[in-house]
Amino acid sequence: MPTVDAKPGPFTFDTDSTALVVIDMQRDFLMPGGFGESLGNDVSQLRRTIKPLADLMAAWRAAGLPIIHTREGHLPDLSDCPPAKLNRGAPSMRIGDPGAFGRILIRGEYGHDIVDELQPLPGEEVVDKPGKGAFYATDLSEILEKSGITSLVVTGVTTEVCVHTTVREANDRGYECLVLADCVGSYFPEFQRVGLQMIAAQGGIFGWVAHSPEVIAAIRE
Ligand code: C5J
Repeated sequence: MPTVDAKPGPFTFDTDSTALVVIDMQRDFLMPGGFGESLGNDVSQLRRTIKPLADLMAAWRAAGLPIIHTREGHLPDLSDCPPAKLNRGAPSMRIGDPGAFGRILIRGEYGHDIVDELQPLPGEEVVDKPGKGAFYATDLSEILEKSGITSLVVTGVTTEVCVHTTVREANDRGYECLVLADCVGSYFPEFQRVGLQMIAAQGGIFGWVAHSPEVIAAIRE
């Protein structure tokens, strides 16, 4: 079984029961001129994950292992967006408002979809989620159970929001999670640093942290 050097200690996984989860690598969050940048965020902090993630996905696919993509977003009528979420943020920059790439975080809009470099292949699962966590109000649990998946290699954006929420949800459900530092990103360098520390603290309070080249080497062996 592959083992990678990780914090707080080596992470061993069975390729028959491990999935790569790619969280919310959507144009609205990552594209220059898009929703994320219009809020004053530095999208380069997220975009640096695209290349290592593309390399990891290529190696993961070459090894015949499953990839699950997620997208954060809502139905066009916003019936799945609670007022507590909808009413937050700058007026005119809220979910459902017109943005540079269509209505912000609305399913079916160009900006809601995944960046060109990381597009899912036919047959790969794409989980549309209305919340920050990938388990809330989705069929992710059923997808994992039916495939016998017990370990997750977690990547995507943003580290302290949707990645963290998903890893915490997964940990509570009994999944072992390896988070890849170079394949997760935050608009805020401080949140990136502390967010990763929090995962591996206290003996791996809710997961392990490693880097993608080690995973790529491990699955090629
Ligand atoms: C945020 C996410 N940050 N995918 N979404 O609102 O982390």
